[in-house]
Amino acid sequence: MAENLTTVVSSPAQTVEISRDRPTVIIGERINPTGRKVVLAALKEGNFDIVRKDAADQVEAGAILLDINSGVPGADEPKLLEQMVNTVMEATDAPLCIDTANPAALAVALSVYDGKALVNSVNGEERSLETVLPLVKAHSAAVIGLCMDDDGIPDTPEKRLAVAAKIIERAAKLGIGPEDVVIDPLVLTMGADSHAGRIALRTVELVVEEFGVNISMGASNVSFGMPDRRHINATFIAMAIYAGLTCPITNPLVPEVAAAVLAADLCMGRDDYGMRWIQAYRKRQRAAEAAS
Ligand code: THG
Repeated sequence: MAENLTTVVSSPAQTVEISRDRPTVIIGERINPTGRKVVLAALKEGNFDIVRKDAADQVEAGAILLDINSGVPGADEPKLLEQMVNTVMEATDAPLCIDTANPAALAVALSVYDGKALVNSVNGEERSLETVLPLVKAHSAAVIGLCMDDDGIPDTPEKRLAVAAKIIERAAKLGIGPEDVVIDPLVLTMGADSHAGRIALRTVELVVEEFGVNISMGASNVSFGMPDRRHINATFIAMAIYAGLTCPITNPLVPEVAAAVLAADLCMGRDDYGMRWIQAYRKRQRAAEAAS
């Protein structure tokens, strides 16, 4: 069993430590135009009001980091991502998770970001390793490594572990330590394959046992195409935290998910005297009173 590692990320105002000895770090998923037509339209017009609101709302609901995804088809992605990063830095103190597959956009975003970012992401493809890892090193950032390579997403946990090992090894060669590599087992939807959740969970267990690294995942992916997604997302995220997940990319504005994360932390012995659970309960009570 490998030792649990700590990943540090920061903004000018906040330093966040991610580890299995601490409460789960929610990375807010909502600053992402994929599947959100209103956001897509606003970003195309250069209107960042929704981005500001999504940033503030997610932090209020318990997000510690914010994922920033600029995947607008046909957009000038470097320019758009730069604007989004600047907007969110102004709107909140949360450190950022920069979510792009475009190396030029990543380079620009890292150069304007003030702090230690979490780069989302590198994967086991040669082209990705060669372009993304040097940027991560140059900016002293941390990086999420996706368990996929030139052959796609492996269908077994063992093969995904092998991709994680390759990414960790290649990062080490550039002087990026395993504490700065966060592994994502990749979660596909159970709407297409009912074993997708189980494969991701087993991958988390294997990677944690072998490397002790921190674990992220797009935890809401698991329920795409299913009805009543919030219940699936809440249950899956609690199970994944037990398996070793430390920094899920998810939506804290879904009450079931936010509560599941807090309850899982309590069950894992990461909430001394249940203070965080009790505080969240009181906050819900105050909100209910204010609304009645
Ligand atoms: N791994 C890593 N990064 C990722 C993913 C991953 N980034 C993108 C994605 N996957 C995680 N982010 C999301 C964001 C939104 C949703 C799911 C995952 C989602 N959105 C609703 C939908 O499309 O139906 C829309 C929400 C709304 O309208 O409010 O489900 O796997 N490293």
